[in-house]
Amino acid sequence: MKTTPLITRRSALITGLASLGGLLLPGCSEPLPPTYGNILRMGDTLTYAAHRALLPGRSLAREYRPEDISSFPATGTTNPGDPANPKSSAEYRQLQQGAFADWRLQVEGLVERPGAYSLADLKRLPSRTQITRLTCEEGWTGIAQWTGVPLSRVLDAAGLRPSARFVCLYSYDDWADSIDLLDALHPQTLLAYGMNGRDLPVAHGAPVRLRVETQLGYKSMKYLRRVVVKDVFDDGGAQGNIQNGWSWYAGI
Ligand SMILES: Nc1nc2c(c(=O)[nH]1)N[C@H]1C(S)=C(S)[C@@H](COP(=O)(O)O)O[C@H]1N2
Ligand SMILES: [Mo]
Repeated sequence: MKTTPLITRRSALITGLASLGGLLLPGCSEPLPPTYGNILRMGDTLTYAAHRALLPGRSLAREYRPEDISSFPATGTTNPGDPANPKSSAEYRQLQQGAFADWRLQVEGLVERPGAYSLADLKRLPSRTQITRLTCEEGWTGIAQWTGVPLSRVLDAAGLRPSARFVCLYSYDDWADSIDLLDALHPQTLLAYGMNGRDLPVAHGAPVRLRVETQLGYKSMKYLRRVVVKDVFDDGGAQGNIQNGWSWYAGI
């Protein structure tokens, strides 16, 4: 008896979402998130559809003044080289001991020129510095200055193939995540190697972390090791957001 209205409301909502997607289709090339169709991921669908419809793809996140820079806690993994950390990485520890001189970012998948970029290689590419706010899903925010190379510059250097649709990211503490090309090519999406005018500290993701200013903090992956361009959606499986109870799309 009790379940009938619920199911009805649910199907009405699904029908509503489907027609929302349909309505948006003509004006917007990617109105639905790749998680669309999964009843548990309806939040993704609503925010993704709304953002893609209402915000121009390139609208910038707010940037702040130097005097707005705030204290900034480090959360989640704060040192993948620490053997006490359950996700510790001996490889990371070794790179850290060598001041990251041997660190390389693998860039592969649907690119013309797959390769491995050292920190010096990334620093030779044009850089961008921005003062932005990180918003953590746990309810705190912090403002910092980030310096790095726009991810778009690295993807340009590697040469995106026409079928490219998603950029998958992998870290030394075993995170796997992905963003779509709209966010990957966004001018404020950085491979950041500097924070507040200094080298990026280990606690904040050294030597290089992602900054995705258009989404919540957990999408800004620290301790990057590999970038893989794909033509299919890959949620990262057991290492990804969804299986760890978070949305794939966390637009703000
Ligand atoms: N590799 C990795 N990236 C990560 C995390 C993590 O634990 N490991 N935590 C995420 C979360 S939940 C947030 S809010 C930000 C925090 O960045 P910070 O530690 O520099 O404050 O990093 C994100 N990126
Ligand atoms: Mo977070």
